[in-house]
Amino acid sequence: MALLSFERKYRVRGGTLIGGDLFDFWVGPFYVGFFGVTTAISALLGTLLIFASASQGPTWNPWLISIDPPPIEAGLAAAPLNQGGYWQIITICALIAFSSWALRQVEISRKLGIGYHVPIAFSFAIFAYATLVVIRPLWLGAWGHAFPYGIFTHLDWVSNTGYSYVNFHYNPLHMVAISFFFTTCLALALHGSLILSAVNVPKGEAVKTPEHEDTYFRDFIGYSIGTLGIHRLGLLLALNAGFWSAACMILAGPLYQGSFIEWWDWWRSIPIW
Ligand code: BCL
Ligand code: BCL
Ligand code: BPH
Ligand code: UQ8
Repeated sequence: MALLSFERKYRVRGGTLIGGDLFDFWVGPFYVGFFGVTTAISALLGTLLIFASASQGPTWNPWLISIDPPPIEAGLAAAPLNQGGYWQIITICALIAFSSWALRQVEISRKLGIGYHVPIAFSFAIFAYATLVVIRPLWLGAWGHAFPYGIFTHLDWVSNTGYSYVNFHYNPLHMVAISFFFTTCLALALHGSLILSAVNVPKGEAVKTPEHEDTYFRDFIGYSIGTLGIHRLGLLLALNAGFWSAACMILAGPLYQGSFIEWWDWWRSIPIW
């Protein structure tokens, strides 16, 4: 593959967090680095363990395969392989794979001299995952509170966990998280369509400028957040979506048990209504 000219210019040594020049090279388009190797090893091992565990189970149907955490009665102990032990090791592999993936993003950012925005953003997704499979189970005292690794079974877990709080829609932080997800989607739809509208001009015409984009929204709703501003807003919305999702699951269980409908009783009993 011919190296693009900008890649030739920016594929330089240095910027690594660990190990100096060790693994400081590229394979085809991929930067490797120390954390590329740790990602590759942990991702491969975790995936192989999923197959190993599946081979012990009743089915090879991809929709039905499920690697379950230990039963709740087993608490926080290390479990035998077929009673949650596979799940525990796969979880460790996944956490190493995701963190290595983020650290590899950091090394690539350092090489390029750009900010750490992408790894910081990804760390919110890792945080949400860690909340579900580490923080919340630890807090509740059993690995059995984490979700199983199966396409259908993890949906069962979401549904069952939701109904155990009677109506999960009444979880106030779940409301906040959902609203951020919807707003993120609204912002991206506006951004994508606005950029394309300025760039997809008829053949022979010059592409329109960012001022056109600003002016569109000033004409239309009286305000434009600006071409840089929309990216800041998008990031802010998306990170909040991830953060409040994690927060809503810390609320559900560790901080509050029972019906989320009743959680609102304090609100209903405010004397002004
Ligand atoms: Mg889930 C659905 C993965 C946590 C609630 N979930 C999905 C599917 C996919 C998945 C199978 C589409 C996701 C998607 O497009 O995401 N979920 C998945 C993973 C995790 C996870 C990998 C994780 O934390 C490691 N899900 C959770 C937690 C709940 C949850 C427990 C709250 C977030 N998830 C739901 C609900 C639904 C899903 C509700 C669905 O309706 C949907 C579905 O159809 O389920 C059957 C956006 C990301 C991308 C588009 C990037 C590409 C991601 C690809 C598709 C992921 C493939 C995963 C693969 C099958 C897992 C094995 C990995 C290999 C061994 C390497
Ligand atoms: Mg709910 C959670 C929306 C109805 C019970 N619910 C969520 C949140 C989100 C949401 C706010 C999930 C996003 C998230 O955490 O991402 N729920 C939502 C909506 C409705 C809804 C919009 C709706 O009705 C319109 N929920 C209900 C009903 C309940 C209910 C009422 C069931 C009956 N809901 C629950 C429960 C949970 C949620 C229980 C949660 O646990 C979940 C939550 O808040 O979790 C924190 C965060 C993202 C992740 C966890 C993914 C992390 C990805 C990792 C880091 C990377 C994976 C890489 C992959 C393996 C690589 C694949 C290989 C490559 C492709 C090569
Ligand atoms: O590289 C990336 O994107 C291209 C990073 C990534 C990101 C990033 C990246 O930079 C950012 C900023 C986000 N995600 C942000 C967010 C949102 C807001 C914070 C949030 C909504 C979200 N990501 C969600 C999700 C989801 C959901 C909703 O479910 C998924 C599935 C993903 N993100 C997926 C991904 C990947 C495409 C990528 C990424 N988000 C991270 C890739 C990575 O970490 O690669 C290294 C690891 C492997 C190649 C495989 C590891 C295999 C494990 C060892 C075994 C599998 C275990 C697993 C727990 C089984 C689960 C089974 C399921 C059926 C439940
Ligand atoms: C077998 C093998 C691969 C060996 C490699 C050798 C080796 C040892 C390498 C080590 C390094 C290593 C560990 C490599 C791993 C390679 C693997 C397995 C990669 C998996 C990659 C992966 C997680 C893919 C998932 C992709 C996916 C489904 C994403 C979700 C859909 C989305 C959201 C796509 C985004 C489109 C995109 C490319 C956006 C990027 C982008 C953005 C955000 C942007 O803002 C922008 O404008 C400024 C762009 O234009 C410049 C963008 O391109």
